[in-house]
Amino acid sequence: MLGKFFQKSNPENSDRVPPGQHLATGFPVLTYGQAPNINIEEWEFRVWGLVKPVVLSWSDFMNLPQHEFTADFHCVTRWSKLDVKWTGIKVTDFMNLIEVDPKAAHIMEHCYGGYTTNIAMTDFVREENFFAFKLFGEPLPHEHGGPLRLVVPHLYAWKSAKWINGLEFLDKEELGFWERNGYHRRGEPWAQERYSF
Ligand SMILES: Nc1nc2c(c(=O)[nH]1)N[C@H]1C(S)=C(S)[C@@H](COP(=O)(O)O)O[C@H]1N2
Ligand SMILES: [Mo]
Repeated sequence: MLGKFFQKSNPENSDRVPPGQHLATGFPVLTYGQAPNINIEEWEFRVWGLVKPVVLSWSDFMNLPQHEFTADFHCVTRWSKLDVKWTGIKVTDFMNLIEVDPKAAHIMEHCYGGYTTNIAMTDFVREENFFAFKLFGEPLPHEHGGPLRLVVPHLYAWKSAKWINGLEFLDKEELGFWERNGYHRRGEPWAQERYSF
């Protein structure tokens, strides 16, 4: 109740900015280490683990239905950007290309450059999640994960793997790069699931 009277700035957006976050100007780039260089002709995407293993090509992705998405983006380092416009492919459509073993309950996302992040199946297979190849109508800039990145709007953005090139299906949860270094296993911004300690 009291909070209502002490609300600061941006009342029209305050219900969309999770606690402890502020709105960024522009679209910051956050990459650990160096951005990998990927040649689109050689680009490929693998699935392995508890799934029928396959290697998918760029055209396998591009032949899936394409959609426009508008999503808010929340980085655990406390900036958020509202209404980011993307073009991409729904995770639910991508799932029709592969045969996942029903025992799979977790996923490790793998990327060119070696970045990893873990996600539960239930958080991955959501209607609003997508693989993006355009940002604000332009080809996804390299520094933002081009040619292709994952976007998982309901979790902190470290789960939205840039330069993604594979998914490893697992029965048990394993930890990705930031998660092994103290970040939360799940990372839900409204619950401020920032760190694991
Ligand atoms: N491959 C890869 N993906 C990544 C990262 C990274 O360092 N490498 N950083 C993550 C983090 S912490 C954030 S906040 C977002 C940032 O995306 P942006 O650079 O497009 O803003 O990408 C996520 N995906
Ligand atoms: Mo981040």
